[in-house]
Amino acid sequence: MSRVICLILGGGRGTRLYPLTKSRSKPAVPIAGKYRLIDIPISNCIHSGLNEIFVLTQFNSVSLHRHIANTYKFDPFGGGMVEVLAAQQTMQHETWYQGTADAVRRNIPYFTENRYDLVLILSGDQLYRMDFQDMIRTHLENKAEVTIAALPVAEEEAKSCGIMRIDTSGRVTDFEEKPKTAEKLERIRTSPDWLERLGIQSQGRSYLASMGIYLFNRATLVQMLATGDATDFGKELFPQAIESHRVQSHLFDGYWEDIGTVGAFHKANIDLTSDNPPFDFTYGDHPIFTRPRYLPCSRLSGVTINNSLISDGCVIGRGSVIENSVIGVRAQIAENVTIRNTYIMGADSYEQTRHLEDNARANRPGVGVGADSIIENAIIDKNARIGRGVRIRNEAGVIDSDAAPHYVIRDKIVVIPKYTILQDRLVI
Ligand code: ADQ
Ligand code: ADP
Repeated sequence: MSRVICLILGGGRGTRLYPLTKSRSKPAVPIAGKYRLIDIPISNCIHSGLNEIFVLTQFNSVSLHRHIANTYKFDPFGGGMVEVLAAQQTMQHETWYQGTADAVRRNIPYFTENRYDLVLILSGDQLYRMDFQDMIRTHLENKAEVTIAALPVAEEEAKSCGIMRIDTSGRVTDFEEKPKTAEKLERIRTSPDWLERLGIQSQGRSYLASMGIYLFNRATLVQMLATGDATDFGKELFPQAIESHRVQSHLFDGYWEDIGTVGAFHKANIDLTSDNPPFDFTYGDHPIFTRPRYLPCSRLSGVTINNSLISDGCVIGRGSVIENSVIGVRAQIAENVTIRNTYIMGADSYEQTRHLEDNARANRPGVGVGADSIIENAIIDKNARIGRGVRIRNEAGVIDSDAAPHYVIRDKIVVIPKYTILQDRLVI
């Protein structure tokens, strides 16, 4: 059986998810109330029988280290490890990673050993469930040197992905990173008939997108990175490699979302609250793993809740209405609060009596959401203190703004950073 080492690209600066990435690296961003982004690819690896995993990151890796160390423990007989490789200055390199391929190149010393046959490279900011053994099978059966997971997408989505064309054997014959012009899009299009011949209902999707999931023969990867100067897989390495190497596609047609922007992140979370969520965290015997916390059940009474996820350890006050929202661990929500289309991430700890006394003395709201507040279309990061009668509704319909000190707006979503204090009756 092939030995596989998994590398999860944990993100550069995470600017598209700022301010959620202000104090943590992208893989450590909380998702779905009680998980972190990194739990998705790691759980997929573990369920695929792959348990040797490195997470590559270069910013704020402390909370990521803590989460991984507290969560992924393997028994010493079966083996396995999840390790964070944070960018470091070395004798050879004094700069940050210049791109995804460069990030992998800098870490070659960690997977150069002959005991690994294959290297699986994954993105750290996607929501999907995949058995990577299927992809390994495609790779081996086709004697490929590189295999790229491919998903049919429509034109709008195609512009933000690497797009490929394949031949009848599934071999990649063309690769264009983020084609924007009509000319490039037309050239890289795959006809719906062609997709249907491959067994996929095209449903208006006529592009084959790279999912950012790559499988390499280890020796090929090391040779490509050591001898070439590509800094990015999509922009340089693949367009070059299809000429000189056997690059195969592995077709996938399930749920897959890139959640690298605030808008996509908000939508992916809120979509989980629908009656038939497109992604299920407790799916059969393939659950998404996360850190076990010993939190009590949530306590609520006289609360109206529709299509929402309520995590452990929350208290929600009488008269509150929660709709299409995700409420994270330890969230404290007072009486008569209305929350719609919002992700409240919750809190890292509970305030004790002495903290509440300090709050009263400092005239500071407690951690959580104060009475009579209304929050719509927002993301409230952990440990925020929202006063009484606060209104967060982006009534002016602002699309993007960094103008205010207490919040930013991205894709019309108001994001309240971790630890922010919003005084009573503030209106956003
Ligand atoms: P993008 O997601 O736009 O497109 P990129 O920003 O390079 O590409 O990110 C890929 C992954 O690598 C992300 O998880 C990101 O966080 C991480 N990453 C980026 N820079 C990094 C760095 N310096 N160090 C560590 N990790 C880093 C890519 C492909 C497209 C493909 C889409 C699918 O380039 O071809 O279609 O992914 O989402
Ligand atoms: P959660 O997963 O519940 O969100 P974190 O792992 O982020 O929790 O930890 C919550 C907070 O508790 C952290 O922000 C940190 O302040 C504190 N904390 C947790 N574990 C440790 C630790 N080992 N050392 C120091 N502080 C810790």
